[in-house]
Amino acid sequence: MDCLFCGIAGGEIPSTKVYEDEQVLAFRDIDPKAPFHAVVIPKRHIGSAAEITPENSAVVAHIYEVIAEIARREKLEKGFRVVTNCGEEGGQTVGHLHFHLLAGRNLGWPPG
Ligand code: DGP
Repeated sequence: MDCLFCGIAGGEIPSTKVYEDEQVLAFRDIDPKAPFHAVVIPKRHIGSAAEITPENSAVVAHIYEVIAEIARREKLEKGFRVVTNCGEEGGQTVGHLHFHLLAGRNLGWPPG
């Protein structure tokens, strides 16, 4: 299998799901950086934020709707952060576009 998150989206690799619909899956991060840390992905493979184009960008708007829905369900009313690491210097370690949704503590700024 080439892509870890395609494997998770396809169900071949187990994950703890927090949200799923036809286009999007959100699951708990295996190495959480906050009390609540989910990873939100498009099921269809996009390599990174650098590969978003007019042809595939609609799912990104949908992902932000999903993030707002997860925040309601998980009662993240105190606030949350959405992070997309892109490329080597951006800290991306998995080559499938994903949005970290972090909450449950005071999140420092600027990030490292
Ligand atoms: P990034 O470093 O921004 O590319 O984020 C990748 C995240 O994916 C990182 O926080 C750890 C998480 N992760 C890596 N492998 C797995 C896995 O097998 N399962 C889950 N649930 N998360 C994973």
